[in-house]
Amino acid sequence: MDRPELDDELWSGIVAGDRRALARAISLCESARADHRLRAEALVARASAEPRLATTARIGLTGPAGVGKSTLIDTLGQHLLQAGHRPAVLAVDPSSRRTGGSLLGDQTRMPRLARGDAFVRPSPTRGHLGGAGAYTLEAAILCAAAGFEPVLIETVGVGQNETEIDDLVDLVVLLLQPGAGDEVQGMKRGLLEHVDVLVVAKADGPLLGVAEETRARFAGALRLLRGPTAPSVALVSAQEGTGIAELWQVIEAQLDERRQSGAFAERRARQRRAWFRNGLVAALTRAVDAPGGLRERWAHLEEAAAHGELSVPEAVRAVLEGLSWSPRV
Ligand SMILES: Nc1nc2c(ncn2[C@@H]2O[C@H](COP(=O)(O)OP(=O)(O)O)[C@@H](O)[C@H]2O)c(=O)[nH]1
Ligand SMILES: [Mg+2]
Repeated sequence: MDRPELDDELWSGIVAGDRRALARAISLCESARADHRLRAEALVARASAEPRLATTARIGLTGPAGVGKSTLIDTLGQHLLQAGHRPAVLAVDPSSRRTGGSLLGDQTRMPRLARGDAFVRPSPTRGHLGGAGAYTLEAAILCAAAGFEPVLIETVGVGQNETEIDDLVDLVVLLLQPGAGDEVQGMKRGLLEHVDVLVVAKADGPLLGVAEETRARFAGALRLLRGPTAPSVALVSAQEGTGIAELWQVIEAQLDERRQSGAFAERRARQRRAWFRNGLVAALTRAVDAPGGLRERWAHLEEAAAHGELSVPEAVRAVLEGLSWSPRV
């Protein structure tokens, strides 16, 4: 198989931890241009072979818009920097916009982190290569190669995309509003079944009492649903900085446990399977629609179907039977 050539200069910048090189590499991943795609693939292939990748945790922070994800990441990020980490943040946030590659701190609400020694980057929410997930994984792999750890991934959502975030990260932290309840009734049960750490945010000022009640309610619900292995429910205030060190301890303890049990590596393997499958479907779709692609090659079958000489299912089957391998569909 022909491997695209590695951009040595860019790669050197990445492994040296240069944020501009990393940002340029991520832009290549996001680009729709075929030549950019090839360069991106070479970088991602090289980065995938880095031993750092296996030890760099990817942590997802998810929850409804406005719950305080970005503010928590900003505060948690400060805590991590002080503890000697160099976190990267990928924000898959439809409301955040990038301007000429630079991040507007107030728009992602991570002003302190964006100024510090971290790497902060909004990520497109959709794209041509199997959705936001593929980009985000590529970006996360490059961040790890550049020595940033952990990689924090912010995604918006309650209920719809928990499986998607599950395919991206090693650990899912779900944020809840004080008083959360109604939206949780509408949440898929799956969310509470899969979440690794639950956080009641904004536990400060007049909201503190409500936040404590919410914590107790969810802790009870989780025990019912998941028994003694139920995840803990943390109370944090990103604004006041309370509960942040404790939250990080809970996260680290869970990660350690999974590394030891092998669950960590297993989950990464499952994620690569999902990525492979999604990537294959996306690549096949491109191969069908590209100029000179499969659809053009089988235009006569498409026309036969259009004019009723063949039924559509027959035409599709005729294409598949014409391939050098015979998929059973
Ligand atoms: N009282 C309080 N407000 C907060 C806290 N964290 C965030 N907020 C506010 O909640 C709003 C949404 O925060 P943001 O981090 O952008 O939420 P996101 O949409 O989940 O990323 C902002 O107005 C924040 O100032 C907190 O710990 N306490
Ligand atoms: Mg946000």
